[in-house]
Amino acid sequence: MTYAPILSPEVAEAKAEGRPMVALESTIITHGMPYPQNLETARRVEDEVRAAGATPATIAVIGGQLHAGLTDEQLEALAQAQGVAKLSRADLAACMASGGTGATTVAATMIGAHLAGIKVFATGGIGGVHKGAEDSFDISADLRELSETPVTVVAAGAKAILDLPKTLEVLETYGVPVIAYGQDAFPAFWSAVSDLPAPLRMDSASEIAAAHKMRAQLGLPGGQLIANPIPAEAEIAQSVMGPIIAQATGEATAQGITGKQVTPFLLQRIFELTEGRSLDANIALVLNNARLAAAIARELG
Ligand code: PSU
Ligand code: MN
Repeated sequence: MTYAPILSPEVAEAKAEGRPMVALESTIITHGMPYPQNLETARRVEDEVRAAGATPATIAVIGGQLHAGLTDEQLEALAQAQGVAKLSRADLAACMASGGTGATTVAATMIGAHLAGIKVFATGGIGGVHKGAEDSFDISADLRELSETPVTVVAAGAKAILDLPKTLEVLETYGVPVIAYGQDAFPAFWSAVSDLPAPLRMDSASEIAAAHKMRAQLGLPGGQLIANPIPAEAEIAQSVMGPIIAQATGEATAQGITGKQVTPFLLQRIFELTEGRSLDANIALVLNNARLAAAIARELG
């Protein structure tokens, strides 16, 4: 029998009444932002989803159970916990079977959302193909998940810590629709535009919802990546981020950082090197993605 996640009272009620729901990830809380901004942001993102007419469902594993929707106490405990596991597709079942606790990446959050019957998920940025992947083979499991699990993921593109052209190539190979919202360029997380065109463009939540439904009708597995640019007033120019990213990436290589540690290491170093500006931008874009995800969830009905 298929596993049913534990729903928070708020999510259980929304589900029973057929109201729109938006999944949220937890690795951004435990590995993507420092305490206490991670907790504040998690609460603000949930409130943003509610204000936009949908119910937020933060996904995480607590004591071996997969949860969709956390109470405020659970959110607070996760935000303060040390050494929480970072769970992607490969780690999820092992963590749960051993009664562990862990935060879900984009890939594992998509799995949790799908099991809970949630079709839309808002995050900051997805994992992708890392720079130097031709040697390291470091390609996030998020990309393959988008080709397998039918959830529409709203992100601000992918971080410039990644190799964006290779990330788009892999997504194309996997048959994942990459849809820029309201512009032609693929956004680059802290910056609203990259110098790469997005493969697809849509200008309304209803178009995105219609495409999600059409994929299901065609029997195509997998989801869609909605690349929603950071609001102009919050962006950091690529010319500013470029050298900082190069420095952080160089340090990661020099210190022999590999595997699951790469993304958290880079995020932390970039936070330090930008004196917190990267975090302010990150918070602004997640809130923006939460609003668009709620609008898509409402259109999906
Ligand atoms: N990008 C961000 N913030 C994050 C992450 C990515 O801007 O916190 C997290 C997400 O949970 C994503 C994961 O799924 O990092 C990707 O990790 P990896 O590259 O190890 O697959
Ligand atoms: Mn990786």
